[in-house]
Amino acid sequence: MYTQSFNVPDGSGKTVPLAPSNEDPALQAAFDVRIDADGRIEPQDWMPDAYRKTLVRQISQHAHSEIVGMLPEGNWISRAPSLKRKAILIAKVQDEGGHGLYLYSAAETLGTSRDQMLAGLHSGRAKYSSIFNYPTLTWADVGVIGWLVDGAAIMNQVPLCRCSYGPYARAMVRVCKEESFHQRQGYEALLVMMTGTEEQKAMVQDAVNRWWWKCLAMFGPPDADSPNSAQGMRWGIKRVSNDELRQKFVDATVPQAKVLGVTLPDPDLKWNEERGHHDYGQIDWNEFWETVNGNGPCNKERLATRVKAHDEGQWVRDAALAYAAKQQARSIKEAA
Ligand code: BYC
Repeated sequence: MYTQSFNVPDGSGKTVPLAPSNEDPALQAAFDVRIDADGRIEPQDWMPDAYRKTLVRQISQHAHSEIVGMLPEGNWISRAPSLKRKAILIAKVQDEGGHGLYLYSAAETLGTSRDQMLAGLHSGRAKYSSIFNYPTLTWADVGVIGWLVDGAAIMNQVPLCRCSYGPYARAMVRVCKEESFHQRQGYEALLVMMTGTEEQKAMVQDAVNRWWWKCLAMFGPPDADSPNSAQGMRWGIKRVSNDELRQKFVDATVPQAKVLGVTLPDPDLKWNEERGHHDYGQIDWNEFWETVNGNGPCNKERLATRVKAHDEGQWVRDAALAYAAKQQARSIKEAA
């Protein structure tokens, strides 16, 4: 099986055995007490099947997002405007790959193999973030992805550091630290462009116009239309709702846009004294669902690129498994 410990195939089947799945009332009660006390659930602990399934769904989707998220920015590595920007971008894209790996490892602790998760992604059955199905047309898009996409991701992910499932929560601590660097490098790249020519400034504004609404949609459907939120929050997987996070993101981003010198493309965006928050306009949820369901501008291209990369990496996995088998055979021989 191809797992986080990169085991040699042992003929034991595709999945790690599940914890007992019968909804034993005593086990269920102990689980509930731990959740209510804001405690952590660890891989060896009993958990209800539905909790396990929800975590596998969310963590694997998150992992897929990190991996597919490498593609729109990866397209600019060979076109970065300077050696410094190229080095930063390579490091960032590499970090996203690392995030995907921590997250696949966290999901594997729930009894689903990486092969199973990748099969879901490559067949188009599994979801990944809508945001990565839009094109990166100019260098300013790379800065805006750092500032807004990573900014939205941090807003969503910081509360996940307190997720009730231990391996996910722990993975998120490092992910969030790295995402903060990503956000700042994007913002800094844009600040530099905004001191440049009129053409460069216009490029930044155009990128902001194209990404703003997509970033607001990233947080997921409104709370009233979010089928998984209530249960996810009851289990302490999600800590803050989709709408609350979206609002926090808008409130945090407005002053940053001012410093940068760009306008956010929403005529309804204004401070509401009474609420103590910014009001904002209507998100196009039809467009969001079209994209989530495979019909966004780049869905097909992203998936095809991912499948091709996976297929072309087969020899690396074969070589690593052959090496591990050799090592294992040697250590058995030496121990005999
Ligand atoms: N895109 O009931 P809901 C990054 C789906 S990458 C696609 O609210 P839930 C980065 C949702 O899955 C960061 N699908 O669901 C990388 C559900 O469908 P299923 C990505 C979406 O789970 C590279 C249905 O809509 N971050 O940082 O309670 C470069 C109903 O939604 C989206 C994460 O993945 C979407 N935007 O809440 C730069 C964070 N939104 O599964 C940056 C972890 C919703 O029932 N995930 N859907 O078929 C989460 O926090 C939650 O899963 C969500 C959705 C907030 C996304």
